[in-house]
Amino acid sequence: MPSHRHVRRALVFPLAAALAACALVPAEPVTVVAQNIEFTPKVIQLPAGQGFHLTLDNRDDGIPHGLSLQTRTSGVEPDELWASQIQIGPTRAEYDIPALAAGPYLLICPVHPNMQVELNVG
Ligand SMILES: [Cu+2]
Repeated sequence: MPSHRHVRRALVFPLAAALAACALVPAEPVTVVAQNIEFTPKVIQLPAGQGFHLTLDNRDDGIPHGLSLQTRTSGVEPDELWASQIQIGPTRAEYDIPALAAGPYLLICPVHPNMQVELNVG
């Protein structure tokens, strides 16, 4: 029968390794391009618990776009967690977004609600 000491070490080591791996891999900066009243990319995957740098690259001349970050849980009313200013293109705007809990989110243009990016965190 293993001693308590052995059991504890077996549990702690994988956790320490997982934390070290997280610390070594910062969240990639994210760029959302708005062109022809469409966002690219359509889906973004991010690690949970890490802030990230978000760029909105509005390439639509004379057309306003923005980003609203919302929760996306089926059957639940979306919650707006953050919103950028509306920017008239062509222009680039950069934002620092705080760490998000794991889960599904949506980036949506308040001016054109059919412009959407699925943001999956976790
Ligand atoms: Cu828009």
